[in-house]
Amino acid sequence: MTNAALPLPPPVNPKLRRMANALRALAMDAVEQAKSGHPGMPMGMADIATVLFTQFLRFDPEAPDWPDRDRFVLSNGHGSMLLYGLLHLLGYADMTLDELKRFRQLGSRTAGHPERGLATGIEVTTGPLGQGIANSVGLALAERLLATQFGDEIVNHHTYVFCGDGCLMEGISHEALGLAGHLKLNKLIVFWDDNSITIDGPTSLSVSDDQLERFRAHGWVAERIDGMDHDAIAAAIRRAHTHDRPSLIACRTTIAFGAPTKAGTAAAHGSPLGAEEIKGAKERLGWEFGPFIVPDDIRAQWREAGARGASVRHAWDQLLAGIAPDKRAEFLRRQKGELPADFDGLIAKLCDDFRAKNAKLATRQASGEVLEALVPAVPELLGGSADLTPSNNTRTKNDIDVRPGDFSGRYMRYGIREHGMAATMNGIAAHGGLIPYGGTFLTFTDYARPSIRLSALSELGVIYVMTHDSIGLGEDGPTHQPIEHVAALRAIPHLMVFRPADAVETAECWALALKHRRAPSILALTRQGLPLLRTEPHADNRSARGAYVLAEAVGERRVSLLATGSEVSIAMAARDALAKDGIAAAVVSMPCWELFEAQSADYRTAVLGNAPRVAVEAAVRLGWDRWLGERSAFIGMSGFGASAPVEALYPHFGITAEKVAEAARSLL
Ligand SMILES: Cc1ncc(C[n+]2csc(CCOP(=O)(O)OP(=O)(O)O)c2C)c(N)n1
Repeated sequence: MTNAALPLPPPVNPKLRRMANALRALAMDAVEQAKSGHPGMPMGMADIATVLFTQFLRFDPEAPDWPDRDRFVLSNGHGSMLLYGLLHLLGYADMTLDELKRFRQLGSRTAGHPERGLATGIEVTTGPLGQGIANSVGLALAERLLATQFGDEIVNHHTYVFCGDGCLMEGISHEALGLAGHLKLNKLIVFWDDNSITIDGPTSLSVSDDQLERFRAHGWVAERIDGMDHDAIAAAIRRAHTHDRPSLIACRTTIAFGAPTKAGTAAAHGSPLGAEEIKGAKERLGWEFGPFIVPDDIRAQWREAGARGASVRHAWDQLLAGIAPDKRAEFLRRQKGELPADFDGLIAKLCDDFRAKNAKLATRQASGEVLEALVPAVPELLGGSADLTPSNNTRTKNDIDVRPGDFSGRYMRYGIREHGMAATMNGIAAHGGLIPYGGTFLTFTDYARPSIRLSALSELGVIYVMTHDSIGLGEDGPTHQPIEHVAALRAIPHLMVFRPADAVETAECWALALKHRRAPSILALTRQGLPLLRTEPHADNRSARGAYVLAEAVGERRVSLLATGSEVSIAMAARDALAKDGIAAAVVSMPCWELFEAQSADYRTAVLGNAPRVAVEAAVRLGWDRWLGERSAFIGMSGFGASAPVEALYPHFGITAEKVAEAARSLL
């Protein structure tokens, strides 16, 4: 199966091989010390990384967030030690040797997989295979968009990606490659670790794809090289720089290169090599140093490579200083993630306008109207939708589409690629300078969920415009009617799930989504029209506290009616019905549970009250018990929906004002 124990072929470039061997040794040592991790991939891709980082990648460890740095994505994130080793050797101050020694330990920067935010130099969180490659489409797209908006002299960098067989087998890679090829993202360069090994064994167990032909079919340029040949790697990168399309460089490698018995085998994928094997590997690689020791000369060579970017960055600083002051201020504002100065006034005006019109409006329509005002005023917004644009009202009337090779537009046609859209938006948000929002039907958050989860884990302020949010969508039926989705999304930590009740709340929730730059938001919006409930002007954004008393009981509160979104108007009707019986009910609108959770206990108690509670939401009960006391009831769904006009569905499933009032009475 392997001839790995034979003497290693002589390196093409002995200096680069020794530098690469430092990465190999650190990966072996750290995984061994942690008794956990993946030494195989770092050992296989070390030479490629060495050529890329020492000769091509544009970065400066002294300024890790320099906006015009090249972006590097380790999509095969299980090989995290490769990235940690690189950051350490190149001189990123926070990636100390101690951090490498604490690989995979509690509180270390060197977590099991690269996590954005734990250490500088980590652009995106990877580990779930395929995500990184899709993030990189967003990074490369953001670069082209910003270059078009601010000029090539200020924005002009590449996005480089390492990926493995696993990333290319994942379905999301299909969406990502198709989108990148379609858009002609020519500054996106992917290195595939073509080692023919996964956890189960040889890739021949499960895949026969011709990857090069596959990439070409997606509109990429693809070539195969020897991933151990430094000259071939450098030449391939140079060629990739000249293409008018994204590039795949398939690199033939050997997993755990150098290991005497485990190289080329699945045994080296995800377990420590063991002391004997490490000893043998170090001997064969000519690495005569103990654990975590990197000799001064090799360390100095890496530092020199790390210092290459400083002068380039200083030159860029001069360029930035030379552009028109207002353009520079705008560039910097957007890099900092600050909203335009008049943002609050804009939202207040939108709310006033909605009140003045007092129209029955679906919240998806209200969202469309909000965007008509926001998109011109907030130039960092990048809209889009996974098809369905006319349904989810994400495109404003003056929006221009982003087109292949033409990045002057601000609206993305993501195609029917929900997962790819979400991961691309994560990349756009991670890049900085743009705020992505994208739409589909709420039920298809299931198709995007792995990336939504990563938006939350990585603290990326992506905005998901998810319409058709309940049985209220009607005739499309149970396949399209979200039932458990809101609960499932609320279960994701650090994700704000907004379900606005009317047009004013929709504007407020948009404002909150935009203001929380370090948390993603879901806007769950209706297909069906809803009456305006927030008819009274209010100085504050009432949705900001997550829940509030929309209509207080007249007299002592005997029951609290809790609701979100389209069911708030049902609760209001129930309140009227109860009033006729002399029962004083309050209606609590709860557009965002996560924000309500963050309020003081006193505020929450004041809002929820001590009277019996009835909750109404056209979805499963899961989660509602958090807000319901002992004397309480829930009106909602307990199974899948059905295909029928909306007017028939609410009565059919018993989600009506009468049922809410009935439940309230039964508690008294
Ligand atoms: C979505 C997802 N599924 C499964 C895994 C678990 N996993 C981690 S690495 C791996 C095998 C990857 O094989 P390959 O990309 O060839 O990496 P190599 O063995 O060459 O390092 C798997 C299945 C994962 N990280 N993400």
